[in-house]
Amino acid sequence: MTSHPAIDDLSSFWMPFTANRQFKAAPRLIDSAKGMYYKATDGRDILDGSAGLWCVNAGHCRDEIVAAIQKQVATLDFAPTFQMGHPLAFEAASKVAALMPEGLDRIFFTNSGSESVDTALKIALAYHRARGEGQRTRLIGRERGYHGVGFGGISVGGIAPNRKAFSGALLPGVDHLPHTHAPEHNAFSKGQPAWGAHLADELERLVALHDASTIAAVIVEPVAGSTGVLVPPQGYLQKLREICTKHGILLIFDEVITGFGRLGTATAAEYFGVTPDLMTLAKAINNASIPMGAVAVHRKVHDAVVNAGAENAIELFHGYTYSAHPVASAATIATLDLYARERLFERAASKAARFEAAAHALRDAPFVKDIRNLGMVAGIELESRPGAPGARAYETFVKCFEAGVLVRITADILAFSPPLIVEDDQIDQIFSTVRKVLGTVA
Ligand code: PXG
Ligand code: PLP
Repeated sequence: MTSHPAIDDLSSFWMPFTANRQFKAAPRLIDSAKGMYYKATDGRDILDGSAGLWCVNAGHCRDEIVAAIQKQVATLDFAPTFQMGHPLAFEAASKVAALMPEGLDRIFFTNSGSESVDTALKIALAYHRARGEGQRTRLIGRERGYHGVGFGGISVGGIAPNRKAFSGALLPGVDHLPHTHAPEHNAFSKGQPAWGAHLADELERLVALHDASTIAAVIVEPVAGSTGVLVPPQGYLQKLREICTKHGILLIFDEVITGFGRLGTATAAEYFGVTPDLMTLAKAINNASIPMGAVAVHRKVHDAVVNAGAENAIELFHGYTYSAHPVASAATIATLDLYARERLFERAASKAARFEAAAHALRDAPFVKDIRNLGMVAGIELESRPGAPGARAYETFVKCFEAGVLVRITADILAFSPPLIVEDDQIDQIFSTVRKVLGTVA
């Protein structure tokens, strides 16, 4: 099947978020990558239309990042950051902080988006407790939110299968805002839909129901990625910010996907001009070259926690063995330098119009029932095959892969988020391949 003797047996690896039996009956394997392309084990080049899993924003195997990792692993492979330090941890934090909105310059490192989410939720609880409002424990998420796979993340998340599978183990005291997806008003919106800002007022309803004094935080993705590219209505995030501020509720933006250039700015917060109190980051923080995540915390939140107790007491009882791992830190520094040197976020902004036009050109393609986009993200929603939800998008994904283009799917939605180094002809190749494939799927 492949030239790799070691992978002739696929049975041991229990694959994440995968139909294991289906995959192993007809595997798709990749064994190298460079720039915009993966190489499949059968030797074919696959154009990466999804930046891996929305994370390889500078393209694959960038020399500067690879060199930084190689050097670091040979110099200082691991050092604790509990009651110890190594210089790269502090340098990486400063570099991340420099890209954050005003005030969010205290950085807690994790190893993934899921860990960032759980960390942010815990910091929110710690903040209120430190200020003498320990009764503020309720967390508010949103329907169709994806916040990773930790117990905190699936509790505030709004993905039904996740919540169903683990229903008995979800955190108590969580409520949800309605999602903002309303195809009857918003189908084929280019950029932010005009309709729907009023959905943020639902937060006032939850405050009236639970009382603000019990609510710690609201967590939302500024643009929902995993659940099918849901772009916030104009004015919606501003309203959420106003209501949170009015009631002393912390606002957390989950920017695991939107962070580091996806919308043409460092963060979605910057793009929308709305500043949260905490922000979760991962993925493109180091171009996904090695696991890394972070929470950017507003100084006032950090200070409330860190200045609360005795100077010799650990203020936040939280951290990971690999928080600010030296190799991940080195990769982060190299990546953020690379983004700046290549002005990659500006590049993304300059390509967004072309990307939008190419996506929306599929409006008349078979089965297309909605197209939505913002920055370098687009989603194309297909009519579901009767009785087989998700099957049509899956077939499209497989056929695109066979035709040399990687796209991402969720239910019957195709998601596009190429590396930000994408060229115009590659944008065209992505969408023309999808158009061709849609002409052949059942
Ligand atoms: N928050 C958000 C907004 C995410 O998109 C996570 C948290 C969790 O991050 P980790 O690093 O723990 O996976 C994510 C992750 C997809 C897809 O194709 C999306 C994610 C992960 C894998 C696949 O939509 N998002
Ligand atoms: N489980 C055990 C038994 C541990 O000792 C530790 C960390 O020391 C963990 C889990 C947590 O691992 P990590 O810090 O990598 O998240």
